[in-house]
Amino acid sequence: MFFDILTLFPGMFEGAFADSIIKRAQERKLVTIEIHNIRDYSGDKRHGTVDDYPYGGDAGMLLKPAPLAAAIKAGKERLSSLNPKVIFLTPQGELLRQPVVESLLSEQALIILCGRYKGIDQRIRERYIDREISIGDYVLSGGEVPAMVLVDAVTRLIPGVLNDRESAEADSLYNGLLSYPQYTRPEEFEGNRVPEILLSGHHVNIKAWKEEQALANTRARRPDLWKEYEERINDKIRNSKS
Ligand code: 9WO
Repeated sequence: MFFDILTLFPGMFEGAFADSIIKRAQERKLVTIEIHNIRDYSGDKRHGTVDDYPYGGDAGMLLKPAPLAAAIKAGKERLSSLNPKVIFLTPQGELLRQPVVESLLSEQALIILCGRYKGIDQRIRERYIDREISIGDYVLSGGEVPAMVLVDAVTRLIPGVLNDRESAEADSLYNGLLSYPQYTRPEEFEGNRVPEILLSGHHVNIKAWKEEQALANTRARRPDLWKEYEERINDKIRNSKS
């Protein structure tokens, strides 16, 4: 998978992909990440102006359409054989959940536009953006951190990126439930013991305990996920009866 990231702050990405799983994925050529500075497309080499005042007299500044269009067109040319999709990270987008991440996995290349200031000219959204995505309902300073989140979430799902152990560890989240409580050594820490069942060696009982804990955790803390889980289970029962 190819990711082209268009940003006014390329420096923010320096550490983000330089370690651990994403570093390894790049080394193995399973992902290629390029960071491009929108300012390089300002067409105004002197000042590199990329922002301007909004029509209608609002406070703040907007990203001008011409540099964005030029940056996106350059990305499309770099990735021309890969039918790239253009993504804009904004609180107004579709909420990023695991099924959205999975849907992006079928793309060969993504051009990810990071906004700044008060946003971007609407004509860019209408003419150039394929998909608008939000990572959650809060205001940030720009789309850079959400872009890192998106690249991380998608990269982990690319076949060959996780090793067997990491894949096994990731599996539990895929059923849409929260995790069960987890413990490592020592058996007793500050007077608190690891639940006896985990020390018992009864693998069948342990599996049942983990499932029970995951269900109880989800029901107590995330009623929204619990409701979806119940609906999936009921669908399964209904399908097995027809
Ligand atoms: C700034 C602002 C200032 C005064 C009045 C209204 C305003 N809206 C914004 C605004 O939405 N700024 C955005 C900053 C413009 C696009 C990039 N920025 C951004 C992206 N903030 N938060 C996100 C984001 C992206 C994806 N998921 C969650 C948040």
